[in-house]
Amino acid sequence: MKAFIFDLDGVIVFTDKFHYQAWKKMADSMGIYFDETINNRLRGVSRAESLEIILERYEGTPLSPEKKAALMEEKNNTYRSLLATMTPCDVTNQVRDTLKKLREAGFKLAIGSSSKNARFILEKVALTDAFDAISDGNNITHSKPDPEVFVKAGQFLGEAPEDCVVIEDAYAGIDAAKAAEMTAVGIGDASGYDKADYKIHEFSELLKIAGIA
Ligand code: B16
Ligand code: MG
Repeated sequence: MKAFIFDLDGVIVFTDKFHYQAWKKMADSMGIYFDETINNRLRGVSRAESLEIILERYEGTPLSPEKKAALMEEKNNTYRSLLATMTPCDVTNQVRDTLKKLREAGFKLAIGSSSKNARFILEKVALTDAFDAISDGNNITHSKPDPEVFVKAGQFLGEAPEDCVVIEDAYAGIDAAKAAEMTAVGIGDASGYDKADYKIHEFSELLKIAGIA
């Protein structure tokens, strides 16, 4: 183990509620039914795929690619205005301390997120400098469960897949980590997924996995 690659939403920060509010506003404006159960299916999924899931309930005339792009932009504008309210208090001391201890012990740290807003979020919570590399929705062409985002993170760090450990809250993210031939740690939702090599309930349990606690 030489490096830890962290998913962002659902592992380091919790922006589900903002995604929900932003998609809900868009869905309401289109008269599409949308609730928190459907929102759970969007975890770890790209923006375009999220829209397709919401449109499963759409019964109007087919939407052009331009209209879909406009709907995604509308959602993203609402989402970013909600993200703008985030502060460093939105990251727990446990997360900050654990990241610091892992780094002090010599591990490299990266972000592996599907989000195109990852850097904006990290800036808002003052965590940009806590990571050696950021692989996000802007440097990939295939989203989780495709391994691309984690393979790129490993490359940015200069570490081989077998030396990388991925921490994920989404089933699709655990599948992506295993497809990248990395060690997968499930937290939150994914702590119930049998494909995860380790299942944790507290972020600080990573110190045990790293052998420094
Ligand atoms: P954006 P993660 C994912 O982030 C979210 O879990 C998912 O709900 C979202 O649709 C996706 O990012 C794309 O986000 O619209 O900001 O580009 O969990 O991979 O860090
Ligand atoms: Mg996630």
